[in-house]
Amino acid sequence: MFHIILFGPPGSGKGTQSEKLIAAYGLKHLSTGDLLRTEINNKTALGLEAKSLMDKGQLVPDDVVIGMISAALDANPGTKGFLFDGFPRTKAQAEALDNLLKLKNGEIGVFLAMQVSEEELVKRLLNRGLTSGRSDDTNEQVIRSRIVEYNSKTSAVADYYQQFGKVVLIKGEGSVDDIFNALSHEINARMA
Ligand code: B4P
Repeated sequence: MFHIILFGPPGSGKGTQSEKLIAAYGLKHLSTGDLLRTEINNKTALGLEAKSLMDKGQLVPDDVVIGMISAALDANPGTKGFLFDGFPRTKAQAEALDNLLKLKNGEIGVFLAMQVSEEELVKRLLNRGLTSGRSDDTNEQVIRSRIVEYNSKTSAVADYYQQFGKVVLIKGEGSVDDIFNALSHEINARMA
Protein backbone atom coordinates (compact mmCIF):
# COMPACT_ATOMS: atom_id res chain seq x y z
CA MET A 1 0.00 0.00 0.00
CA PHE A 2 1.26 3.47 -0.85
CA HIS A 3 -0.27 6.44 0.97
CA ILE A 4 0.15 10.05 -0.16
CA ILE A 5 -0.49 13.34 1.61
CA LEU A 6 -1.29 16.20 -0.75
CA PHE A 7 -0.58 19.34 1.22
CA GLY A 8 -0.87 23.08 0.66
CA PRO A 9 -2.76 26.21 1.61
CA PRO A 10 -6.45 26.66 0.73
CA GLY A 11 -6.74 27.10 -3.00
CA SER A 12 -3.35 25.57 -3.79
CA GLY A 13 -4.93 22.94 -6.05
CA LYS A 14 -5.28 19.97 -3.70
CA GLY A 15 -8.81 19.08 -4.77
CA THR A 16 -8.00 19.71 -8.44
CA GLN A 17 -4.89 17.52 -8.44
CA SER A 18 -6.46 14.84 -6.23
CA GLU A 19 -9.04 14.07 -8.92
CA LYS A 20 -6.30 13.44 -11.45
CA LEU A 21 -4.07 11.48 -9.06
CA ILE A 22 -6.76 9.05 -7.92
CA ALA A 23 -7.64 8.36 -11.55
CA ALA A 24 -3.98 7.74 -12.45
CA TYR A 25 -2.97 5.63 -9.44
CA GLY A 26 -6.22 3.97 -8.32
CA LEU A 27 -5.98 5.40 -4.82
CA LYS A 28 -8.88 6.03 -2.45
CA HIS A 29 -9.42 9.80 -2.07
CA LEU A 30 -9.98 11.04 1.47
CA SER A 31 -10.72 14.78 1.63
CA THR A 32 -11.72 16.03 5.07
CA GLY A 33 -13.22 19.13 3.41
CA ASP A 34 -15.49 16.92 1.28
CA LEU A 35 -16.39 14.70 4.26
CA LEU A 36 -17.32 17.80 6.28
CA ARG A 37 -19.38 19.29 3.44
CA THR A 38 -21.30 16.00 3.20
CA GLU A 39 -22.11 16.28 6.92
CA ILE A 40 -23.25 19.88 6.34
CA ASN A 41 -25.47 18.90 3.40
CA ASN A 42 -26.99 16.08 5.49
CA LYS A 43 -27.64 18.60 8.30
CA THR A 44 -26.10 16.35 10.96
CA ALA A 45 -25.09 17.70 14.39
CA LEU A 46 -21.44 17.36 13.35
CA GLY A 47 -22.21 19.25 10.13
CA LEU A 48 -23.88 22.11 11.97
CA GLU A 49 -20.89 22.49 14.30
CA ALA A 50 -18.45 22.31 11.37
CA LYS A 51 -20.37 24.86 9.28
CA SER A 52 -20.18 27.58 11.91
CA LEU A 53 -16.38 27.20 12.03
CA MET A 54 -15.81 26.77 8.29
CA ASP A 55 -17.90 29.88 7.53
CA LYS A 56 -15.44 31.86 9.66
CA GLY A 57 -12.41 30.28 7.99
CA GLN A 58 -11.45 28.35 11.13
CA LEU A 59 -10.37 24.75 11.50
CA VAL A 60 -12.79 22.13 12.79
CA PRO A 61 -11.66 20.45 16.09
CA ASP A 62 -9.02 17.73 15.75
CA ASP A 63 -11.12 15.00 17.42
CA VAL A 64 -13.91 15.50 14.87
CA VAL A 65 -11.73 15.13 11.78
CA ILE A 66 -9.57 12.35 13.27
CA GLY A 67 -12.78 10.41 14.03
CA MET A 68 -13.98 10.87 10.43
CA ILE A 69 -10.65 9.68 9.00
CA SER A 70 -10.49 6.70 11.35
CA ALA A 71 -13.96 5.61 10.23
CA ALA A 72 -13.03 6.09 6.56
CA LEU A 73 -9.88 3.95 6.93
CA ASP A 74 -11.91 1.17 8.54
CA ALA A 75 -14.54 1.40 5.82
CA ASN A 76 -11.98 0.84 3.03
CA PRO A 77 -9.96 -2.31 3.75
CA GLY A 78 -7.85 -3.72 0.94
CA THR A 79 -7.40 -0.43 -0.93
CA LYS A 80 -4.20 0.12 -2.97
CA GLY A 81 -3.53 3.19 -0.86
CA PHE A 82 -5.06 6.44 0.34
CA LEU A 83 -4.65 9.95 -0.98
CA PHE A 84 -5.12 12.33 1.95
CA ASP A 85 -6.30 15.77 0.77
CA GLY A 86 -6.61 18.58 3.33
CA PHE A 87 -5.63 16.22 6.15
CA PRO A 88 -3.64 16.38 8.39
CA ARG A 89 -3.96 20.10 9.09
CA THR A 90 -2.40 20.17 12.59
CA LYS A 91 0.49 18.32 14.24
CA ALA A 92 -2.02 16.46 16.45
CA GLN A 93 -3.82 15.23 13.31
CA ALA A 94 -0.48 14.15 11.80
CA GLU A 95 0.46 12.13 14.87
CA ALA A 96 -3.01 10.56 15.00
CA LEU A 97 -2.79 9.62 11.31
CA ASP A 98 0.61 7.97 11.77
CA ASN A 99 -0.79 5.94 14.69
CA LEU A 100 -3.88 4.89 12.72
CA LEU A 101 -1.74 3.77 9.76
CA LYS A 102 0.67 1.91 12.05
CA LEU A 103 -2.26 -0.14 13.36
CA LYS A 104 -2.72 -1.24 9.74
CA ASN A 105 1.02 -1.81 9.22
CA GLY A 106 1.19 1.19 6.93
CA GLU A 107 2.92 4.55 6.67
CA ILE A 108 2.95 7.68 4.54
CA GLY A 109 4.99 7.17 1.35
CA VAL A 110 5.39 10.82 0.38
CA PHE A 111 4.25 14.26 1.52
CA LEU A 112 3.74 16.53 -1.47
CA ALA A 113 3.60 20.21 -0.47
CA MET A 114 2.28 22.62 -3.08
CA GLN A 115 3.64 26.17 -2.99
CA VAL A 116 1.41 29.05 -4.19
CA SER A 117 1.62 32.79 -3.42
CA GLU A 118 -1.06 34.32 -1.19
CA GLU A 119 -2.38 36.69 -3.87
CA GLU A 120 -2.82 33.78 -6.31
CA LEU A 121 -4.68 31.78 -3.61
CA VAL A 122 -7.10 34.65 -2.94
CA LYS A 123 -7.69 35.16 -6.66
CA ARG A 124 -8.41 31.46 -7.25
CA LEU A 125 -10.78 31.09 -4.30
CA LEU A 126 -12.76 34.26 -5.08
CA ASN A 127 -13.04 32.98 -8.64
CA ARG A 128 -14.25 29.55 -7.44
CA GLY A 129 -16.72 31.34 -5.14
CA LEU A 130 -18.51 32.74 -8.20
CA THR A 131 -19.80 29.24 -9.03
CA SER A 132 -19.03 26.81 -6.15
CA GLY A 133 -21.84 27.86 -3.83
CA ARG A 134 -19.30 27.54 -0.99
CA SER A 135 -19.88 30.25 1.60
CA ASP A 136 -16.20 30.11 2.64
CA ASP A 137 -15.12 31.11 -0.90
CA THR A 138 -17.23 34.25 -1.40
CA ASN A 139 -15.85 36.59 1.26
CA GLU A 140 -12.25 37.81 0.92
CA GLN A 141 -11.91 38.29 4.67
CA VAL A 142 -12.90 34.65 5.32
CA ILE A 143 -10.42 33.50 2.64
CA ARG A 144 -7.64 35.52 4.31
CA SER A 145 -8.63 34.01 7.70
CA ARG A 146 -8.23 30.54 6.19
CA ILE A 147 -4.74 31.48 5.02
CA VAL A 148 -3.91 32.83 8.53
CA GLU A 149 -5.13 29.50 10.04
CA TYR A 150 -2.92 27.69 7.55
CA ASN A 151 0.15 29.77 8.41
CA SER A 152 -0.37 29.54 12.18
CA LYS A 153 -1.52 25.92 12.59
CA THR A 154 -1.14 23.91 9.40
CA SER A 155 2.23 24.81 7.88
CA ALA A 156 3.93 23.15 10.92
CA VAL A 157 2.65 19.79 9.65
CA ALA A 158 5.34 19.97 6.95
CA ASP A 159 8.02 20.32 9.67
CA TYR A 160 6.62 17.21 11.35
CA TYR A 161 7.04 15.09 8.18
CA GLN A 162 10.38 16.72 7.37
CA GLN A 163 11.96 14.81 10.27
CA PHE A 164 11.11 11.57 8.44
CA GLY A 165 12.52 12.87 5.13
CA LYS A 166 9.15 12.58 3.37
CA VAL A 167 8.54 16.18 2.26
CA VAL A 168 8.79 17.22 -1.38
CA LEU A 169 8.04 20.81 -2.41
CA ILE A 170 6.09 21.26 -5.63
CA LYS A 171 5.55 24.54 -7.47
CA GLY A 172 1.76 24.89 -7.47
CA GLU A 173 1.54 27.70 -10.05
CA GLY A 174 1.37 27.00 -13.77
CA SER A 175 -0.88 24.72 -15.79
CA VAL A 176 -2.86 21.97 -14.03
CA ASP A 177 -1.20 19.38 -16.31
CA ASP A 178 2.35 20.60 -15.63
CA ILE A 179 1.71 20.46 -11.87
CA PHE A 180 0.20 16.98 -12.22
CA ASN A 181 3.31 15.85 -14.13
CA ALA A 182 5.59 17.19 -11.37
CA LEU A 183 3.53 15.39 -8.70
CA SER A 184 3.51 12.14 -10.71
CA HIS A 185 7.27 12.30 -11.20
CA GLU A 186 7.82 12.34 -7.43
CA ILE A 187 5.26 9.59 -6.79
CA ASN A 188 6.71 7.32 -9.49
CA ALA A 189 10.21 7.75 -8.05
CA ARG A 190 9.01 6.48 -4.66
CA MET A 191 6.46 3.87 -5.70
CA ALA A 192 8.97 1.92 -7.78
P1 B4P B 1 -10.91 22.10 1.97
O1 B4P B 1 -12.11 21.48 1.42
O2 B4P B 1 -9.73 21.22 2.20
O3 B4P B 1 -10.68 23.27 1.00
P2 B4P B 1 -9.60 24.10 0.34
O4 B4P B 1 -8.32 24.05 1.08
O5 B4P B 1 -10.20 25.39 0.12
O6 B4P B 1 -9.50 23.60 -1.11
P3 B4P B 1 -8.92 22.96 -2.19
O7 B4P B 1 -7.85 23.46 -1.77
O8 B4P B 1 -9.10 21.53 -2.33
O9 B4P B 1 -9.19 23.66 -3.58
P4 B4P B 1 -8.26 23.67 -4.81
O10 B4P B 1 -6.99 24.21 -4.27
O11 B4P B 1 -8.19 22.43 -5.58
O12 B4P B 1 -11.23 22.82 3.38
C1 B4P B 1 -12.32 23.69 3.60
C2 B4P B 1 -12.49 23.96 5.11
O13 B4P B 1 -12.84 22.71 5.81
C3 B4P B 1 -11.26 24.47 5.87
O14 B4P B 1 -11.12 25.87 5.78
C4 B4P B 1 -11.59 23.98 7.33
O15 B4P B 1 -12.48 24.86 7.97
C5 B4P B 1 -12.28 22.65 7.13
N1 B4P B 1 -11.36 21.49 7.20
C6 B4P B 1 -11.06 20.65 6.17
N2 B4P B 1 -10.17 19.71 6.57
C7 B4P B 1 -9.89 19.97 7.88
C8 B4P B 1 -9.01 19.37 8.84
N3 B4P B 1 -8.25 18.33 8.52
N4 B4P B 1 -8.96 19.89 10.10
C9 B4P B 1 -9.73 20.95 10.45
N5 B4P B 1 -10.57 21.57 9.58
C10 B4P B 1 -10.65 21.09 8.30
O16 B4P B 1 -8.86 24.68 -5.80
C11 B4P B 1 -9.02 26.06 -5.59
C12 B4P B 1 -9.32 26.76 -6.90
O17 B4P B 1 -8.12 26.92 -7.63
C13 B4P B 1 -10.28 26.02 -7.83
O18 B4P B 1 -11.20 26.94 -8.35
C14 B4P B 1 -9.39 25.47 -8.93
O19 B4P B 1 -10.05 25.38 -10.17
C15 B4P B 1 -8.29 26.50 -8.96
N6 B4P B 1 -7.01 25.92 -9.40
C16 B4P B 1 -6.49 24.73 -9.03
N7 B4P B 1 -5.30 24.54 -9.63
C17 B4P B 1 -5.06 25.66 -10.39
C18 B4P B 1 -3.98 26.07 -11.25
N8 B4P B 1 -2.90 25.32 -11.46
N9 B4P B 1 -4.07 27.29 -11.84
C19 B4P B 1 -5.16 28.08 -11.64
N10 B4P B 1 -6.21 27.74 -10.86
C20 B4P B 1 -6.16 26.54 -10.25
